[in-house]
Parts: sequence; C-alpha cells; structure tokens
Amino acid sequence: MSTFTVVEEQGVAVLTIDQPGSPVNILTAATKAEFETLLEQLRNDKAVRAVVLISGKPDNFIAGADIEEFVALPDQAAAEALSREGQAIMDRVAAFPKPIVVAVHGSCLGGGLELALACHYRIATNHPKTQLGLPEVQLGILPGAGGCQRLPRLIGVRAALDIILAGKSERAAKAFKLGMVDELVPPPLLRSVALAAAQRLIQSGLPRRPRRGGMAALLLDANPLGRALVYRMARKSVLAKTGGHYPAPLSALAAVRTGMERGMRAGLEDEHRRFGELAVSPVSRKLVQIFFATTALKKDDGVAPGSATPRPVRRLGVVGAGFMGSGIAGTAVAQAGVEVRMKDADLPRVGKGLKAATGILDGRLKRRRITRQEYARSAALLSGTADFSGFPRTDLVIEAVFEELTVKRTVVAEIEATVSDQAIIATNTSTIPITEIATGAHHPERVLGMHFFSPVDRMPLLEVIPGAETAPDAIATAVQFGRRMGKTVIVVADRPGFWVNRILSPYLNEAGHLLMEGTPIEALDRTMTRFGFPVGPIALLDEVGLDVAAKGGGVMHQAFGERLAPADAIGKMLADNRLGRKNGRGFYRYEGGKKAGVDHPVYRLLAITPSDRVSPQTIEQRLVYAMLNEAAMAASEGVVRSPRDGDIGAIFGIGFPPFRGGPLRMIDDLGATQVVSTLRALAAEFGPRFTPAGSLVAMAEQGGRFYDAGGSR
Ligand code: 3H9
Repeated sequence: MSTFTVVEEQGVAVLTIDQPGSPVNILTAATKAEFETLLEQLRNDKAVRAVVLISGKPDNFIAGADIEEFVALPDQAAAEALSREGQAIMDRVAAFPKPIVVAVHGSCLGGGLELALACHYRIATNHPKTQLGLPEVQLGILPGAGGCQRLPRLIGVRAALDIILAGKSERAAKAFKLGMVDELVPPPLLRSVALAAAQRLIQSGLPRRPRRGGMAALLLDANPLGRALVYRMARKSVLAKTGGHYPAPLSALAAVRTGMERGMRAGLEDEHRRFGELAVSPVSRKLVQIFFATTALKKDDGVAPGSATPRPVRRLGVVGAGFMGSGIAGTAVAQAGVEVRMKDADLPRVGKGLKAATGILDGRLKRRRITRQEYARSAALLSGTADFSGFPRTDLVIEAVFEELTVKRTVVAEIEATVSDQAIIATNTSTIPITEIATGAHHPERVLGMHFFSPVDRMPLLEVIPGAETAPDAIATAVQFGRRMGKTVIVVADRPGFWVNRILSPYLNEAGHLLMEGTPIEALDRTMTRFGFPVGPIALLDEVGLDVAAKGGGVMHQAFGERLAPADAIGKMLADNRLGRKNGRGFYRYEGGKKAGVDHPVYRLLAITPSDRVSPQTIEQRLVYAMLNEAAMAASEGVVRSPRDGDIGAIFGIGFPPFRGGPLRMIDDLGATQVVSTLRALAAEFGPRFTPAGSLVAMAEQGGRFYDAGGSR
C-alpha cells in the first residue's frame, strides 16, 4: 500500500503523506523511495507548476526518521550512509525546480522538520498539537539530514542552537516568531492557504525573508567573531548541563559551526560523519531503549490486555489542599483538562491550595507554554470546598492528606460516604501500604495508591499501586488518568517503599554512613553528579525534606531490618530544627530560596571532622552498588512487573543517569558475576548490608541477565 496520494488542483500537485497502519508518519526506507519516485514524476509533469506537501494524519505531520532503522544499523559506515542519503533527498527537495509549500499540522519532528526546512515555503496551524522540533540529541544523535545546516541559515545561529542542543520542540506560534514558519493559520484553513501560497509562488517566485533579531542578530549571528562567542557560550552551557556524559549536543554544535564557517558542503560532510559516530554509540543505544520503553508504557494499562474497562475521568476530587494536593490539582487541570474539586478542612486552607494550583498555570503562562485563553480555560476548571460538596459527581478522588495510617483511613471512609458507587479512590502515599489503608473500606476493590513525586508538575513519574483487593478496572483507570496528567506510569507492588523509595533507601543510607565517617558533603554530592545524577544524595535529602526522609527511612528500617538501618545523621539534624530546603536550614545553607553552599556548623552538630580519606571511586561504588543490589532484590520480589518498568522508574523517579540505562541495565552491562564479586568485597569491608541479593548470585551462577542480550527493548 502506498504512503502518498497526489491530486492536482489548478497546476498544483497536493501530495498527501499518510502511512498506512501507523499512527504517525515516519521516514522509513520505503517512504523515502516512494517520495523520490513521486518527486521525479512531478518534476517531469508539465501540468504541475508547484507542489503542496501535507499530512493525512489527524495530529501528526512527520515524526522523523525511523528510529527502528537506527537500532538495526550494523556499524558506523552504515549509519553515515543513512545520513548521507537523507541529506541527498533534502538537497533534491531544496533544489526542486518548482516551488514546494509544506503545510504542517501536528508534530513535525527530526527528519520531518528537516524536510519542511528543505521545502520553499512553510505554513503551520496555530494548534497546540503543532510542535516543530529537532529532538535528535535526546536520542544521542544529531539532526543528520541537513538540519544542522538549514536551521541556523534560516533563523540564525543562536536560535538554532537553542533548539538543536536541547532537542527542543516549539509550538507553531513560537516557530513563526523565530522565522521557522512563514505563515500561521487555523487548522481548517491549512490546505486552502497552502494552495493559495503555491499559486502565489508560481506567480512571483520564492519569497525573500528579511533578517530578524535586529542589532543582536547582526552582531552575533551575522559575523564570525560574534558567532565564535555564541559557540563558546553554547559549549559552556552544554558541558554544564551534560557533565560531559552526552556527546551528541557537542557534536551537533561542531557540525553547525563547520557549516556556518566553512560552507554548506563542508557542514553536510561533517554532519553525516558525526551522525555515523553517534548513531552506533553506546549512549545513543541506551537513549533509544528509553524511547521505546516509554513509548511501550504509553500503551500499557498495568493489567493484562483486555482484562479491564477503564472508567472515563471527567471530574477529579482532591482531598488535602497542601503542597502535594495542590500540585496534583494544578497538574490535572493543566494537562488533563478535567474539572478539579479541592477539599480541605477549612476555607482558608482551600484558598491557599487553589492559589498554589493556579500557580502552576501562572508558571506555564509566564514561560509561554500556554496562551491566555488556555490559562483562563484551565483556571476555570478549579474549584474548592470545605465540605465535600461536588464530590458526588467525581469519577476519581485522590487524597493527599497527612501521611498517617489512621488519618488516611478516616479520609477514605469520608470519601466513600460521599462519592458514587463507581468512583475510584486513590491515596497518595510514599510509605503506607495500600492494603492497610483499604482495610475497612466498603469497596477496597476501588481503592489504590497513586504515588506522585514532588514537585508534581515537574516530576515525570507516577507509581500506581494496587492493594490486595484492587480491581483491574480501577488500576487501568488510574494508569490512564496518570498518563493524561502527562506522567510516565509504572504499576508496582504494594511493598514498603514501592519501587522508587525502595531502591533509593539504601543509597541515601549509605550517603549517611559515609558522611558520619567524615566524608565531606561536597565530596558525596560531587561524586554522584559526576556519575550522572542531577543532584547528589545529600542535596536530595534537603530537597525531599529531612522530616519526610526520616519517616521514610524509619518505615524501611522497620520493614527490612538492619540492612536498611539509616545512619543517625538525620535524627541529629531534626533535633536542631533542620528540615532542609523547606525551612531554609539543612545540610546546605539557603539564601533567598537559593542553595548557597554547605552549612559548615552541620559537621560540628554531627560531631564529625570532614576529611578526604575515602576516595571518589569508593564513594561511588558504595552508593551505586547499594542501589543496584536493592534493585535486583526488589525486582526478584516482583516489586516491578518488568526490568523495563524498574529502569524507567529509576530514571524518571530519581534521575538515575539515562545514559547508563537504569540500574538493571547497568547490572547487565557490568555482568552479574562482577556485581556479585564487588558486593562481596564491599560486604567484607563495610558489613553485611552489602551481602548480594540471592537472585543476583543465582544470575551470576547461571549466566542470567535482566534483558535479552543485544535486544533494544
Ligand atoms: C531523526 O529524525 C533523525 C534525522 O535527523 C536524520 C536521519 C538521517 N521512528 O509515541 P507514540 C512510533 S530521529 C519510529 O505512542 P504519540 C512509536 O514507537 C527521529 N517509530 O504516539 C509508536 O509505535 P508503536 C526524531 C516511531 O501520539 C507509534 O509511533 N523524532 C517514531 O504519543 C506511536 O507513537 C523523534 O524523536 C519514529 N521516529 O506521540 C520523535 N515516532 O505504536 C519520536 C513514533 O508500534 N516520536 N514512532 O508502539 C515522538 O516523540 C512521538 O511518537 C510523537 C507522537 C510526539 C511523534
């Protein structure tokens, strides 16, 4: 079946791309071949004087080159050839003797945008689904079909680097402002405006585009000295963000620079050579695995396929208008567009919660992620109550009250007494077993856990936790709703700490042990950010809040015994009224809400003399292996349903370095035998808490792995 259809209207050939059987259009080998053949025909067809390229998909233009093809590339030479071939197609489009107008609605990404950039005139719809971007660096590669060359030529080096180096997508309105798009239209007008533009180009030739950006553009984009400064700044910023772990952005920067300083040909050559190197690199392989894992999770409702009928959620109730509750409410209106009713004990608290929830919308408006109309529409979805009024109409209620079993049980009973017989009740807890909260509920089959991470609007993960009696319909409803809130959702077992806090626990404890042995706070945090975590363990404790960490640590200690006994640092900190960032007193100092260096009196408080006795290698080994061991143990207990869920949970929940693929992938890469022998050595030196998990030992003995060898998924 063909991907393209052509109809001719008054000398304009409308070429519609609509890949059969796929939700999105992708530039596969077959698509590219068909496209080239068609272009050749259109070139020779005398009746055709211009072309309009448009998509037949409802919300997608083109999602880029086929990522599956990268995975199959055998070596660097093959990857380089793929890029060279992509560049050649785009060159033929750019040099096509008749004007090509591209009409974009929906996502226009990677190779899709590179194709649009090669066309002669770009029209996009002003719809929120229309996003234009070059996400390649997020896959560990660079735009390899001329994108590193055409984008800076079109919109200037600074704006292009901003998009390419971060792998960013822009809404159409921003793309228009930047000059990536020539015209912006409402969706129903897209086709007719594109046809009119094609007629215009037939009459008056290709448009001349004025240089944008005024004096700054003249100084920084249009002259080599200015550009040298731009490259230097960009490099510095990339290194600060990636810690040198991700080669793609620096390589993309170099390809842009070559093209801008030595010409298009040299740029394209550098681009395909670098694409070849990156596409087969271990970092890219890991990032592609993460892409496939998150894509697969988008379709996974956490229950056996066909075993559940998820309930549509139109109205959400949130009980508890504190930090978590308002975060959930604000994210739900902003992302899922549902009505949200917030409830707390009294109206002043409700008012505060509503204000905080609206704050999430304020932030989005300020960053221009939403328009004023969208802001007004979302804000109008929020309402509050001190007496459960409005709750009978909710489909799902999430409680986020104080973390205390009896309080949670009472709240669940109150909710049950108010909502309909169909409504699902979720409890947002990080430490209390769901089955215990559901004990005493009239309908425990409709009660489950939804563990959000803080801050809710920014953290991408959600753990959904069925209790012993939760019905599949309830699980699927919570998972689907979590996805609508923009979260990547994993379904995890009702075991203490669930998955994320379970594997975090021994890691944070070990940081506490190292600290009490005199390892400086900076050394601990620096070592782990160098390993690739976004923040180090001590800074993380300050962020989480030391009271919360102490409570969680206590629960884990009680559940798993001495192996997860915390060091006594946090107790001493709490006795000194140190709660972390939230009260401005933690392991670090906070000035005006900003972290401002280690708070040295802490060492005296903990009765330690900091010294660099322990090497960074040992720090890293103790911290990382504590987490790897726990991950293996929890996985063998069935806390996660698959290694995929475990790794995604670690990456999205605690920022485990994506380029390492997650703790279970890391064990596979190191080899179970090596992990076991390192753990045994650590156990001999530092105590039985490092005793390797039985499942790891068995894996080492039998040559097992978490993932199939060589598999990309
Ligand atoms: C590139 O372009 C390189 C070039 O510079 C140079 C080349 C020389 N390839 O996410 P969804 C599949 S690199 C293969 O559930 P949504 C996806 O796996 C590419 N498959 O839909 C899933 O398959 P299945 C740069 C792809 O509506 C199905 O489509 N582009 C690709 O939630 C539906 O996907 C990107 O990085 C692809 N490129 O989101 C964009 N794209 O049904 C990657 C999608 O079998 N894609 N699939 O599980 C996305 O970000 C999202 O898919 C998108 C739609 C926003 C487009």
